[in-house]
Amino acid sequence: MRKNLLTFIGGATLLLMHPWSQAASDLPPTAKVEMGPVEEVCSDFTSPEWRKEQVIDGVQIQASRLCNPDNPSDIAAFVKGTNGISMKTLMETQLAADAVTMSDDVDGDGDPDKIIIKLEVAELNGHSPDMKDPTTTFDIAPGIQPTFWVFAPKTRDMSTLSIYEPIANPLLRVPSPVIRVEQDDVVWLVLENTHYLPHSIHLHGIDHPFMDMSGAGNDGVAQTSNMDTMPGKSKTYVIKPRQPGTMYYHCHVQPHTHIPMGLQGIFVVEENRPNNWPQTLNVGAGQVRHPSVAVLEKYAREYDLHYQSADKELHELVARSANDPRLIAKHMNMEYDTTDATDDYFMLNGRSFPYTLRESLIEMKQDEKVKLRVLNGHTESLALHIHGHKPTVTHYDGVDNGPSSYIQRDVHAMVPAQRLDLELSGVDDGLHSFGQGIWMFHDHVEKAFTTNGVGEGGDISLVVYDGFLDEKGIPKSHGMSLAPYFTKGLWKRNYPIWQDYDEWRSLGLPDLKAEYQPSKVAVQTVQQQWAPEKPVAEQESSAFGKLLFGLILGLLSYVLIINRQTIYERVRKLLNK
Ligand SMILES: [Cu+2]
Repeated sequence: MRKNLLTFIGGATLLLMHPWSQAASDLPPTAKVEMGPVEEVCSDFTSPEWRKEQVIDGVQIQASRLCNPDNPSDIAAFVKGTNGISMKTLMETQLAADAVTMSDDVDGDGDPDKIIIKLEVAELNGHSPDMKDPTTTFDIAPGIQPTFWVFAPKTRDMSTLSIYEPIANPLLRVPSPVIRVEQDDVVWLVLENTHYLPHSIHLHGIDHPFMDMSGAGNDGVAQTSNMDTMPGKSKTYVIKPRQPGTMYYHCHVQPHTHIPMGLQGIFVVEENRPNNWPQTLNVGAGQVRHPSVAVLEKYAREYDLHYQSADKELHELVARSANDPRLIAKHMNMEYDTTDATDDYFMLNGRSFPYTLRESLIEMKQDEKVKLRVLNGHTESLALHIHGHKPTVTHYDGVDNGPSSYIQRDVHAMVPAQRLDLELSGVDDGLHSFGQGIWMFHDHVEKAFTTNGVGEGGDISLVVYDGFLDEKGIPKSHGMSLAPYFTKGLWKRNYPIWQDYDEWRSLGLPDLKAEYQPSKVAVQTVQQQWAPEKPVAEQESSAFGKLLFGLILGLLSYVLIINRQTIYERVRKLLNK
């Protein structure tokens, strides 16, 4: 009995020795993952003069305190028309002389009523077989360059900043520009197809006749209205919208790929007022720096918020097609399956966090009211949430259904293609606003605040109250450093976001390659005494090895049992000899 007890205790001690020794030994040290080059939150992208309130060629332009405000000369051209500004102002833009032309005050109320807008189609982050890197680049976040197609104002000169910089000139960008006209204007929207594939414009929600006066189709749908506009050709859509509201326009050629590729934009019809000069295009699609008369009757400022998403696989097809339109068409129309697609990138006005901090913030002041025109250009639903506020929806898809339809809430659901007009109020009563500060706003579909699954990214932006912005338009944040977000490494999943939260780097990555001396030597000595001589790898055979061994053992036993009579006979004969 005593012998059995000793065996039992000895056996149990041996069994537990391995976990004991592991638990008592030190963990490996934390690796120091280098962040890599960090971009400035705001370097000197633009002249500080661009941020100021100013008047150019008689056009009143509101201040925009952000890091990267729109060029005020562009705004003057969009308000007065490229035919209504000085040559000096036109030369400060990259617009073609006929990009936006205005004439004919038909109703005699002091503003032009015939507007001709020329749009081209541009490719951003496109590829050439002769070059390794994309050309005419537009980064949605550090180092992230999906290929886009956009409608763009008709421009002159180069598509890039210079021959040395492949960065797109500021008029060529995502999203396609917001178009803004006045109710009852006669608008000619001219699509000059400068792209290598057929396209069209469908005027979604905008009052437009099915055919124009010449009998040509006007709905942008090849199957029912008018033939697609082929490369090098142009097509004029003629409208005279009778109802105001926030609408939508997009290409209707292979819309399941062309809309997500970026051929979509907000289209606003402003209420008719005397001496009303809407800002015909809003490139950058953030603050409207020259709001219409009707908007200024109720609001201090106005913002266009265009939400968009992108499936990485779709937006990489151009890069895989050797710049051959036949291969691009083959990959998109015959191979890519949008029903299996998943969105990877989420953008507000063409950028993902942290680049949204440079140009897509909403500036607020206490007690002011701001108008937001929101488009869900995603392929799926959107749940817009603004921290610290409960905005009121006043228009659904551009229609004012009367005060009984106005709903105040903190999450506004939007299905694809839907538009909401929101009234954001800075009245600090715990309902409209919780008070001044830096308040995040984002799509509350969780994946939308990631960039290819890495957070926090996606379409996050901020409502920033006066006093919380520095002189370069950067929010005075109080929490973590923003530096990791401005590196390429974070978005390539190379940098552990919590690594530098404390000086011990307690939430960084364990350095498994590091040589280190465990401090608890006594336990290690015990382990060495009891450890078997063979290395660990040899003593622990694999599951497959055990299975094989069991099988062989079983087979051997089986053979022995079924042949037991023969074996018995042979052994008996041997013994008898
Ligand atoms: Cu198209």
